[in-house]
Amino acid sequence: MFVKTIKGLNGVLEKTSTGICLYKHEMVSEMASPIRVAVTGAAGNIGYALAFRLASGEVFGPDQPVHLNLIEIPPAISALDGVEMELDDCAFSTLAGVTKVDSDHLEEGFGDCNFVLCVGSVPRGKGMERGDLIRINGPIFTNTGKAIQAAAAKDVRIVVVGNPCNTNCLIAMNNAPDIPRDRWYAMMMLDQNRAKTQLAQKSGQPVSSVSKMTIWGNHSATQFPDYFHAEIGGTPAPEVIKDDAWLQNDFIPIVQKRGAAVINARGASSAASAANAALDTVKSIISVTPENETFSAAVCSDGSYGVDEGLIFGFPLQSDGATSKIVQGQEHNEFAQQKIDATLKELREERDTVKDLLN
Ligand code: NAX
Repeated sequence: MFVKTIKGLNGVLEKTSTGICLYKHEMVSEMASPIRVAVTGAAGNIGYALAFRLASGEVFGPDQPVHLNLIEIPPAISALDGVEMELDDCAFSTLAGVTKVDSDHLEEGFGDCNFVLCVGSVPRGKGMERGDLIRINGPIFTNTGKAIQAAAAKDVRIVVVGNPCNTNCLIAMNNAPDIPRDRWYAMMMLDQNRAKTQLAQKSGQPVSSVSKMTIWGNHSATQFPDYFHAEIGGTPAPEVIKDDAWLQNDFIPIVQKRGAAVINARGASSAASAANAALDTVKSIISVTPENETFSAAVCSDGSYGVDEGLIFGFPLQSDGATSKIVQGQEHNEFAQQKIDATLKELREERDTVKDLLN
């Protein structure tokens, strides 16, 4: 008698040569144990786009179950009920379960999580200065850091998306001193992807041919998309594009202000592309970076490139599949160094604004 195994959502259907069908429940528990991923702000625009792709197996693979911990402020918990219903309705074979938690119970929300995606934060309102936003969102991230330290899995890695993401990440990291500092990331990938596409479109080459696109510094209008070290088909981008005026005067501001351009066109801020970038960040962290490639995220500076130790700063990174390292040895001309200095100055000012929130 042979046994044919067909994997299903909640079990395994075993069809024998004698025609007997056995249905064994909890197939998922026979697979690898689930990776637990927490998403804060899970009913918001980015969170909604993230949850389904995380559940689908796209990020961690078709044989790796995922358990989602979806976190929202109490008034938005009923919206999360709807997200959970839709997740059910997708019948993803990789979705091991969903736990909904309100933000008053963050330790429960981050319990045993291997990845925490911090998306939830208060958006910038009309007439609000960047400094006001930092002061409003800062306290969310002190609690986030403390709860991650208290409850997350030993191997937890954290990606902060909610703005101002570098400084929010700085606050959370400083409130979780027991978590190694190389576990913390703030998202620069959306800027990287935007920059890659601009270079591809200008050069008429496919976006896949653009590599080593680093966004230095802050995820803000001071960021420096470093076209000098970017390559198109393995050749430095300026040599392919042959238009320094465009690179300096158009490319940089287009990338820096792309978020505002999307808001103007769509009437809402980037959501699908931001969720895509958050997933690209996770994929970059858990994959071995090809030798001739780098990826962008803001990480805790070890003093590289003259950036103050401890600041969360966008650098070129390579991962060995577990830990990311800052790529060393890139040289900057005077123009590039001025741009890096400007974004560094802004991050130092942001750090000063929240110094009472840093332990
Ligand atoms: P939404 O306002 O649609 O969603 C945010 C969600 O967070 C809401 O559902 C809200 O209830 C929830 N929330 C607020 N405070 C919370 C808390 N303390 N705990 C848990 N949840 C909380 O915004 P969305 O468009 O999803 O953007 C989310 C964040 O991403 C914003 O801060 C935004 O500025 C930031 N972005 C960051 C980007 C980056 O590249 N780093 C780019 C895209 C985006 O602008």
